Amino acid sequence: ERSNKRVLSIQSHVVSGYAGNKCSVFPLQLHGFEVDFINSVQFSQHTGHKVVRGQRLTKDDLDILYQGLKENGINKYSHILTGYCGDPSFLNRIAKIVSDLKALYKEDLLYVCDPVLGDGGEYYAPKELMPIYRDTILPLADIITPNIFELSELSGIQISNERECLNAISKIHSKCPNLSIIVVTSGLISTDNSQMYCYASKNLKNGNFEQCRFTIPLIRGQFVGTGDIFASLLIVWLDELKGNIKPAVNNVIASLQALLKRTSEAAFRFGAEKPTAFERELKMIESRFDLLVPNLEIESIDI
Ligand code: PLP
Ligand code: PXL
Repeated sequence: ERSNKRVLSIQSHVVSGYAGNKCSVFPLQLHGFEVDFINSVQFSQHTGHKVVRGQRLTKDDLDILYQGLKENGINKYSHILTGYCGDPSFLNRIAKIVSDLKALYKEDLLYVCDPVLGDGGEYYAPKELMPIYRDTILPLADIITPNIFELSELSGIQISNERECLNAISKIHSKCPNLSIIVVTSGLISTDNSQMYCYASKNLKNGNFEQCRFTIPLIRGQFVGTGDIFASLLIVWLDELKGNIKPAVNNVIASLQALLKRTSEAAFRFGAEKPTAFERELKMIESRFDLLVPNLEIESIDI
């Protein structure tokens, strides 16, 4: 466990509801982390709603904020966290800041990257981001949390089963020797559509890898922001449990399951077949105790 628990989180801000920093900052704070957050955009709500209004931070705005932190000597972080990014030149600027911090603080600093590209076979971020993540960002990262679509794009391997998923993970480990943990957060579904699989892989840096599979019950509904909570709770539990991936990922999934169950029950409460985007917003605050104390054993197996 690190004595300096201070995260620099560069993600979206939404005024209403939950996505990006609105999902990541609160769980980290609940667990005693200081969070310095830079809002890459400020939107009225996430993009799953009817209209979206707001502002974007430019890459030069990002640089100015970072320079201010650096000039005051207050850029010492235990972790950097990045998620959805809509612009290739902004992502390149993030890479430059991460490189600068890595050069200063070496292994005292962990870079946790959710390489957001899309889901279910489709891009919702610009395609030009993919080679930047693959060639520039992943080699800088310590921990990544792709879904199966992102893993497939980044590895160049088609994935429709566990063997192909593990091959793709191996390929990324061998291309990025400094990347220690890959967590595939979602994407492979059981044949009866009732369960989802999550994979965690740790490079033990002695030629061996620790890998496990988690089996997660699916929860009814489409929710935005679960990946952002996943990444922030992964920081919490990997720190608390000294990099022990199995109990750490168990705790992350346990909290998320409780939050999604509460959210889903509320969304479908009146028997609505299709709850609105607002009705599907995560019940973040009501789930504060679940985010703090995970209380569920997730089925998992070493592979
Ligand atoms: N949905 C459920 C039910 C989960 O348990 C998890 C993670 O464990 C996710 C979604 C995360 O998915 P994503 O990273 O695609 O948001
Ligand atoms: O949760 C990812 C995310 C981040 N930022 C914005 C979003 C979303 C998902 O929809 O709309 C603005």
